[in-house]
Amino acid sequence: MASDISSSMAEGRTSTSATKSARRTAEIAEFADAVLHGLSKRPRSIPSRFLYDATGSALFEDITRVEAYYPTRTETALLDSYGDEIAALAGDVETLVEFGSGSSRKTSLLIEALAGLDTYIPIDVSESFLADAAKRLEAKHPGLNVKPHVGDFMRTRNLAGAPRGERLGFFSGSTIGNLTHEEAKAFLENAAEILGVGSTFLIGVDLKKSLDILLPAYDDEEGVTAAFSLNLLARINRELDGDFDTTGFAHTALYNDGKGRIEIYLQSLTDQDVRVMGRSFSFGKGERIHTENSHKYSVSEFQALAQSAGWQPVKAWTDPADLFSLHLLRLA
Ligand code: SAH
Ligand code: AVI
Repeated sequence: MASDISSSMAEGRTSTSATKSARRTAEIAEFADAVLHGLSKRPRSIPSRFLYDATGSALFEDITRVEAYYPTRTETALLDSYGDEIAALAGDVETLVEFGSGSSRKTSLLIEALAGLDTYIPIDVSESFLADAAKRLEAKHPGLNVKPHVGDFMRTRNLAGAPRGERLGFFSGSTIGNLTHEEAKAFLENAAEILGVGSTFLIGVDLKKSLDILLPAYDDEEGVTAAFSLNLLARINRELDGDFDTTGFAHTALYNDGKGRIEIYLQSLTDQDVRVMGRSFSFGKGERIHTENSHKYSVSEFQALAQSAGWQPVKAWTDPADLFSLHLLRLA
């Protein structure tokens, strides 16, 4: 079964080399704007979605296998235990739409539980990683229409060519935690438009917990998370003619209690000047670039957020150690 790739960044649903190249040009222009603006302002920051080029996506997959990084294995266990109950509550689902699908590995558990599923639409910014994941899913689930969509899930407005029918949304891994509360509300409102009245939405959300568990998950001893963060500087060097010395910056993770989130920074180890696209940026020793947030929610905090965006909580599941939650929501 052939997969086609649609995009919200460039016209056209079929991935001809012309649309691919237009998409690539648009993505590099957006990356350049975000980096030049983000390094000029104070505090310095670059949106976390730019962590995910092909190398970044592969490094995130490595993170999911790190012992200290509990979210992936815990969410997988929840899907394994409750997939049938989730499918029964979701009802007749024709189309599964996944936001920030990455490797789609966990999705197979849901696909297997959804008896009448016809179409799977994974949405992701990481184009080549998405295409590879889609091919794997097609091979694993013969008969399923897989229609990958390259684009920013904050800005995807409609899914051209997707069958109407009953839709289930899936947003796994607690990627919703990488958004601020305002962004998460805007995301949920946009997802409501895409999925439509009567649809259901399954969202994986990381829970608030002890710092003994939380901090090592974002600063593992093996240095895998550090490599994932530092790849952003390497990506700037590759794509934006930058000259960052990636050994001159350190990955730093801290918990902001007031905001209920892990914050990740790249901190300059020395006084140094860096050039990007012909522009010079000075860093003093200790100055940092904010690259990621990872918000943590209690079950009731997340349900209140979902309700503020028009979604009604159906049921929430947590693991015995209260590390992670899965929320099923419905749009009435
Ligand atoms: N859902 C997978 C992957 C999580 S990693 C899992 O649970 O393992 C986060 C994923 O979201 C990455 O694949 C990244 O490329 C994608 N992503 C991040 N920001 C995005 C955005 N704004 N629009 C679309 N995809 C995004
Ligand atoms: C994808 N996202 C939910 C991960 C997280 O846990 O916030 C990204 C990540 N960054 C560092 N480690 C994992």
